[in-house]
Amino acid sequence: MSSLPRLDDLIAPTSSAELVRWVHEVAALTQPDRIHWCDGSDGEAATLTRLLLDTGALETLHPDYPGCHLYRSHPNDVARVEHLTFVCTRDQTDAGPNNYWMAPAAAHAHMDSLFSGCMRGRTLYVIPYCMGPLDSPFSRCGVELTDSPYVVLNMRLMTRMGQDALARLEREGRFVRGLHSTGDLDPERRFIMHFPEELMIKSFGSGYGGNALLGKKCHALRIASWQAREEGWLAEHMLLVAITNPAGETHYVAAAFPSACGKTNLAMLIPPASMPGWTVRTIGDDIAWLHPGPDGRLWAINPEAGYFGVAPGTNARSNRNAHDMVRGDTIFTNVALTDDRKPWWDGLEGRPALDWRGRPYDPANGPAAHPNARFTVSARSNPVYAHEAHHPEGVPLSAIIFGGRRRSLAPLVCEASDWTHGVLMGASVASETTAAATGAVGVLRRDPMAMKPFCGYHFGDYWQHWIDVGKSLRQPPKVFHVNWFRQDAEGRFLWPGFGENLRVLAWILDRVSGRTDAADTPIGRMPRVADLPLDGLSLDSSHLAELLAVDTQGWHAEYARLREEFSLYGDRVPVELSQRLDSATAKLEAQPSQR
Ligand code: GTP
Ligand code: SPV
Ligand code: MN
Repeated sequence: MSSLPRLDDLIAPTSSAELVRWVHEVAALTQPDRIHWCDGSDGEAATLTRLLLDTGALETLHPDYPGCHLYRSHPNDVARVEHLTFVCTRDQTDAGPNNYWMAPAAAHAHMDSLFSGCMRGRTLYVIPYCMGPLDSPFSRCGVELTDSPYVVLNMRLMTRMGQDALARLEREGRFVRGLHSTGDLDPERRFIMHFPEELMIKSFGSGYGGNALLGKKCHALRIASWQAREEGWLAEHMLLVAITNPAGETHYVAAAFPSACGKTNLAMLIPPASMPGWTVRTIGDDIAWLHPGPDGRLWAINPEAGYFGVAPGTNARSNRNAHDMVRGDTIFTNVALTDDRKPWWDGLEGRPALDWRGRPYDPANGPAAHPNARFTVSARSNPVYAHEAHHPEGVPLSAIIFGGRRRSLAPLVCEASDWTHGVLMGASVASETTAAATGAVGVLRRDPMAMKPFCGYHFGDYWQHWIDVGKSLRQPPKVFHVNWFRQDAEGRFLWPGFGENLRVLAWILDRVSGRTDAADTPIGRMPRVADLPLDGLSLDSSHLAELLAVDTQGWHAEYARLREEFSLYGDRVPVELSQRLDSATAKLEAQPSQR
């Protein structure tokens, strides 16, 4: 069998000499049997699906789930691997203490040795994609080279991929290069390397979402955040949502919560029955690119075109939109199955028969669906997908919300006094770890702007960039912090969450419009109980008091920890940010101690 690509594979359907050169270079290194240039057509998807069904990598589901398939990943390959993810800048300090770093030459040499000959017997797929609307000046093209047909099918659902993206790329010339191979899935030979100065990504040894779908976290956050800093914009781990009140006023809001902390759910929120006349529509559920506009406002686009969402917890009560969305044309990864082959996870009715590894379900083996089981689905399947998601100029933001998963301390909602205070609030985000990344779950860690795993450069420089972007805005969005995850002593959530979160969003929009007052507290502005629209919600008044309390001592300790963490970033921490932390601490000290 020849190890050289077939001649007709070498005839590339593109006018980009640079792309052809790179594909040939990669083919020479990885030695695929075939090269397939993806056009993004339905026929291509059908062929790849058939291929994966034939090899048993995909499985069909109950006929109530047309066009849906189950994929079981390797049991050691179920989440992002932060300890194997590197930012390889020429100067180590540019990557910052927030990233693992390797010198570019050493990283290339190491990765190229892993890639050498790794595609023998396999097909190399060339996936041209565009992050963002095809006609938006803010969109960016990339090409992922992969040996995984599962990656191709996912990229097709999640990005604008194929012919049209290639045409844009040919016009522009510049694109991000992502090379991926699932390799042998040996965790010892698994690395996700970023070379921001070369606009390049090399990922080996994992087939899992964030490690393998290179348009998403690798390109649209780590590489894009680097480019954004150079060019004066922001690439953020944020949902984007359009909220319309009963008076018909629409506001656009972006929110950054860490992985598996509620972005998809907020982006698809269903208003509670007691809030008639409100509508919420999704622009994006995970990533937003933010640009200062000529009008002095901050404008946002969603670079993605689909969702890679957390399955567990998704049900008709928590989020009917998401529940309905995944009834067709969806790839389910690592969910359990009922005995009639319906996908199953915690929170759904019915009973699991097979667990996520395909074994007969036995509670002794842990949860039936993997806690990080995911669905991949096109945004077109979302019943509340907003038409604004296609607007090339994006949408102007009224508010930015930060949040984390914190069982204690952080109140339900708090407003920053101005942009710089908002940057401090963002930098102070902390959250209990989730199954979205490997490692312990439920451990509180600092996750500034929900970008700890995704910022492609030094956090000190990143905070400075946030401050600078704010200075370029004449009408900056108001900044808030929320926490849906406060718990009582028994571990029960104090706040009902999901649709009821609209009550907090309504207060936020009242603040944006100047329709309501707020109480000044040492940590920021907070609603008085009477100002929160709580009609129709039965909430224990002691719970509400707890959710809106400011634990002065607790915040004192929190600010002391934050100061220590800032010191890790040395003199790259903006002076203005340190000063804000000092003045926040002074405000607490002036306050009579509570608790
Ligand atoms: P990534 O895709 O990892 O970036 O996550 P995400 O931020 O989009 O999280 P997602 O909305 O998928 O939610 C993650 C988990 O949190 C799911 O199990 C949800 O059911 C649960 N969740 C979401 N919103 C709420 C809420 O308001 N309250 C509570 N208690 N749980 C929530
Ligand atoms: C996250 O972990 O924040 C996700 C899923 O959105 S992944 O694409 O794997 O990064
Ligand atoms: Mn995410």
